[in-house]
Amino acid sequence: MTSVLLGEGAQAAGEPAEPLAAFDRAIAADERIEPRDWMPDDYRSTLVRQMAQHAHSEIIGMQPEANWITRAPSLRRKAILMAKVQDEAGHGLYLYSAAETLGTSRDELLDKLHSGRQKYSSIFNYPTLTWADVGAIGWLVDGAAITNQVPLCRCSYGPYARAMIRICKEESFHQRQGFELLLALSRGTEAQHAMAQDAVDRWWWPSLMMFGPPDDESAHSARSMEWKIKRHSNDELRQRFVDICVPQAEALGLTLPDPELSWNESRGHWDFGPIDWEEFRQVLKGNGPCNEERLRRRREAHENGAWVRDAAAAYAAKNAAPGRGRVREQDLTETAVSA
Ligand code: FAQ
Repeated sequence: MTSVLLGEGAQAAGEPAEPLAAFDRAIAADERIEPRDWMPDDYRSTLVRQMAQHAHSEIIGMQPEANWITRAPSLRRKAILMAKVQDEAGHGLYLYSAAETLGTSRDELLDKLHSGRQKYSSIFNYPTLTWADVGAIGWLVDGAAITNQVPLCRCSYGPYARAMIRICKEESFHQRQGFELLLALSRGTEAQHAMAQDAVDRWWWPSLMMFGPPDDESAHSARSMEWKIKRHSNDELRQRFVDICVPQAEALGLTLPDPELSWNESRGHWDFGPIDWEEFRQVLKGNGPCNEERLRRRREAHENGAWVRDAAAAYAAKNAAPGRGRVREQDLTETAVSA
């Protein structure tokens, strides 16, 4: 959106009519808003809130799966799982970087996560009790994430939309590995099949909660949809996910733990049973099975990584210092001599 490339002063003056009108026109025309474009304060803070929550979910989401890296049943499964967990760290980095374009530093966001002032997805407060949980996370959690995130590739804010394109490509690979893992277990021994079924029984309902509260209780949906940050409501995406999963569960030879699942011919969708929203509220309040452990381990990881941040900062300062060119020249001479 080049038409509203105004100086920094524009926003400080409130929401002047002309830039606001230009912003509204850009949204209506489905143009992207870019970091230096003028934007309403609420648009900026809504994006920071959602992107921060998303970034935090990616890095906290590493924990339940990392729990199984040392116990993966084969070298192949271990290599796949390590790559997946690394991908999640990468997604966190893309998203923190995208949030930085809105003027919020990664340090500030991490501080808010560590002090409980910002949320991460409810789903990561559940434990991974068996190896089959790694498959259930890939199939259901990554599956729900993709359903939610593919429309975010068309989000009105450019850096978020572009980050989501790459993230979705990787997430769809994650979803397939989860499906393939569960399929192997489902077709394995009786005990392996039972383990896969148990994992699906435990992860199904929390996965439906990932899409957020029902539309009539969703505080931010209407505004976010007007601004084309979100393209669909929480309930629409939840329904889309259920419709995708039912035939996939059948292909897996596993049952979804909902006796009320039934095809509704007139709606053209699967009906499903009531979600336990009280459980969702409790998890959001910090009373889920693993909330405490997840935050404690995140804070520990941050403290243990302090020396890496210090070293990186020292290295950057050294390279930025005058005389950097001379150091390089000297390095080259030494290399040439030793060669
Ligand atoms: N958990 O008004 P709404 C992944 C909060 S990434 C916790 O409907 P909104 C990859 C919400 O923040 C998974 N909190 O909110 C992976 C708000 O609270 P606030 C994360 C939730 O923003 C896979 C309040 O409730 N994905 O899985 C949840 O319009 C495997 C009111 O809700 C994203 O974040 C929840 N489930 O819609 C990684 C995608 N739902 O801020 C590792 C981007 C709602 O007022 C392994 N985010 N809340 O204090 C979104 O699309 C949206 O933020 C929603 C919520 C759909 C999550």
